[in-house]
Amino acid sequence: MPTSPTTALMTFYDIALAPPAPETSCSPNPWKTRYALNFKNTPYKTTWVPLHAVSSVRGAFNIPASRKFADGSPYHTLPVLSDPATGRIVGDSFEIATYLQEQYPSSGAGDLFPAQELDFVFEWDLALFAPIAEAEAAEGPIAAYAKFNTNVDAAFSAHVPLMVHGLPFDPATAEENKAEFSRRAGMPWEGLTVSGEEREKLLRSFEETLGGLARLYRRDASGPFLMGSRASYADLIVGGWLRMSRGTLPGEEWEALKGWHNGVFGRLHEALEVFAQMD
Ligand SMILES: N[C@@H](CCC(=O)N[C@@H](CS)C(=O)NCC(=O)O)C(=O)O
Repeated sequence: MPTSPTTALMTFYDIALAPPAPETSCSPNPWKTRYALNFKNTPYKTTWVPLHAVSSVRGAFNIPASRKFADGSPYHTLPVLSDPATGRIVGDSFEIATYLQEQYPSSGAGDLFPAQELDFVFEWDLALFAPIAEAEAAEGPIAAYAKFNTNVDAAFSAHVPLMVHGLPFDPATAEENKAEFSRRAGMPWEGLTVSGEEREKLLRSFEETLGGLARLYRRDASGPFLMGSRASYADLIVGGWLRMSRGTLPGEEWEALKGWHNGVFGRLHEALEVFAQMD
């Protein structure tokens, strides 16, 4: 019997890096979505899209790009979530989280967006090859999460030179991937990272920046989440970037990060393991 559209599973599109894809998955925005899907305990299957194929796979959905390159051209990204039950195809991690909240208000661990203050602001003046997408202006408690998402994205993105050379590319396409990253940034692959004293300085800046986030985590010192034992989408946003940090930083730097600010990020990362399962 053919599967009826209402019982077909949702499909979550994530980026495949070095095989086996599940083990090396470390793209922050898809991770926010995986955490949110598992938080909601909504059944889904994952489709792994090789990095070089993101544009063509997403382009076929005929949904607007969720980012733009600095020259204004569309930048096609993942995650995408396709829900056959409603026919919706959602192509931005924040919009996916709000979609899941609307569709499944009380499923799984409950409300992704409980009201809370999320006053973390990161000011920066770095030119990126593709500016960070700002979530659509939302109302109510979700507005604070949208602003938080933008600021957390900015805080980690400013320190991506520490991570970019650690991306676990598929060896079969690594040269192509590096060439594409260089083309976008307008500089050779070697110039995208930092080493020596410059790296030490950027690491100190990273630690200091995360200090601003750690301050929020101290509000409820019982942890491991911002609201103590109750996780919210804000934790999943930070957690997505911790996944990227874990997957790309040299081992000793990841170990150091986990210990910064009294171990708050190490504890958060470990606690999010309950929402990290893959199909
Ligand atoms: N605003 C988007 C941003 C998505 C995004 O930047 N995705 C990155 C991975 S974290 C991507 O697809 N990169 C593909 C590429 O660089 O070619 C969202 O939150 O979903």
